[in-house]
Amino acid sequence: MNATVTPLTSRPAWQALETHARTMRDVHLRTLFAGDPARGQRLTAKGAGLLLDYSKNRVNDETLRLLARLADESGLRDRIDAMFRGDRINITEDRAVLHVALRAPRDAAIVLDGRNVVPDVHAVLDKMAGFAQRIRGGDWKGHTGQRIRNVINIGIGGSDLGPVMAYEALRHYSERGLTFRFVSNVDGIDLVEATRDLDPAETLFIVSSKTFTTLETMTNAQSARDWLLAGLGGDPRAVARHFVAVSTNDQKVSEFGIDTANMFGFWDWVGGRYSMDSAIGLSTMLAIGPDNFRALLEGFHQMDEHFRTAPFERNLPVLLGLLTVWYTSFFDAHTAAVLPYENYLKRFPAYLQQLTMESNGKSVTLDGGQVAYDTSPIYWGEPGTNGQHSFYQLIHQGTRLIPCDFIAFAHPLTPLGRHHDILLANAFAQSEALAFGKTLEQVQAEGVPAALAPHRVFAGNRPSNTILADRLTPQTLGALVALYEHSVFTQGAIWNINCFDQWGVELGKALAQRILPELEAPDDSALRHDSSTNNLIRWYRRSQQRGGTLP
Ligand code: G6Q
Repeated sequence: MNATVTPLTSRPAWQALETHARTMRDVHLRTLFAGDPARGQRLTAKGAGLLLDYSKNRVNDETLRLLARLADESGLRDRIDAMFRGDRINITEDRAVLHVALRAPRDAAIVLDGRNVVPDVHAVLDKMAGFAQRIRGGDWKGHTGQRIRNVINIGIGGSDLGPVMAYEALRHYSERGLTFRFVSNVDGIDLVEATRDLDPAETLFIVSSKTFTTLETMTNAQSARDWLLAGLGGDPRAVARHFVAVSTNDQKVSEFGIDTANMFGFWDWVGGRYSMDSAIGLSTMLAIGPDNFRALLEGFHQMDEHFRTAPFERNLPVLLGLLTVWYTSFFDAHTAAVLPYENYLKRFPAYLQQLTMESNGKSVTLDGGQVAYDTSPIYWGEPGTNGQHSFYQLIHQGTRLIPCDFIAFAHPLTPLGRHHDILLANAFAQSEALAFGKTLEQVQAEGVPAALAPHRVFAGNRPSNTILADRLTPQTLGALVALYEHSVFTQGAIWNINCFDQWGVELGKALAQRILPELEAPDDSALRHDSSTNNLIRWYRRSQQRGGTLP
């Protein structure tokens, strides 16, 4: 793949979009809908069991044509092919990016460095399935012979957010006789709260870490080991029955004391934030069982195939990605809200924050230049209807443009009276209100006093997508996650950035490693930071009655 392409802002489609955007800025969604009675049906697309209604976006056919042209001029097709082919598109780490291989069917072939990686993927899946069956069936016993009833995943970032989100999202399908908890923060309270009411004899820890060197995870794993041994009489042989590892690093796993027979592997071509469908999903498989996990993978795969083969104008991730570029680059939108009308998806926005912002929060192009345009918006969100009673005010009447993704399902997993009708009525009402608003004339016609009328006006013209599916199943969740993964990829291709590295997290990590011994040293004479940081360190040392100069 040739990383050197025409700079984005010099591409003809970009320049045409700049001109076009100036005319679109004054066009109201009311006008667009009035001018095309079929718009609501026409601007929809389907793929992998999802329906995307993108009609409430500030676009017309010309916009969509130009955005598709921009995708062509940006080499999106080649980039998609390069990823699926296993090219080393993560150029700063010289790695292939093959999360799509994690969900490839058993008979597929994806060859990397002369080796078909698909059988390796399925060997790990089979091993996970065997282990899951033993835990779920009570055949795997703890050190004292008791069955496992509690599973604690220890991991952070990509080794935590996906597992947490998937567990919450698929709780309906989970084995309720097992308790699942997730420990990520090095703040000791995370582990303390997760373990305080559990019996170590019935508790399994999954230490999930691609590198098996991450400070937070290793600190938590060590303290978990201490907790376990303290509760089980101190016999170190207990570790083998109560700890398993998910990692790419056999050596570090065995150094920690975990038998590599109880290790589930993955590969350097799986990025952390793209790993919830690898062995990092072991906790998910323990919760929902191997068949449901395979259905999750199937949903991912269906969206992969849709992304790889559907024409751009009907391609859900491409449309979603291009619309994000449209608002970010031509409407100066700084954020994007994700609003699931499905309580099980309450951790989905948090999951997406890492996926989107760690991937596309970049300011250097693939060829090392500075970008001359904004890249990833800030993603945020909460489930509806809760958000409606909180921040939606700003989306409706604030000064900022916030494109929204509404996510909803036809059927609830556990029907309860009229709840689902009320939930969906709210979802549809919000996107309608955002798009069409309420004019001053309408407000006045309602008899609102003149002084109040301006406060009651809704300008409208606030864009949104609505993503619909039949119900939240493992398959749907896989398709939904892959939809956003590939939307992120589409955005990155247009912006000509590397979605797959994360150097931005390195500096803080390195400085923390330097400060830690300074917090714990006998005196503070060696501090060489700026005066603020020195002062903060001294403040802390003083609070701990450690020696040194008082601030
Ligand atoms: C994700 C990032 C990052 C990573 C964590 C945990 O894409 O690389 O969030 O997942 O830092 O890393 P380990 O799995 O190596 O502990």
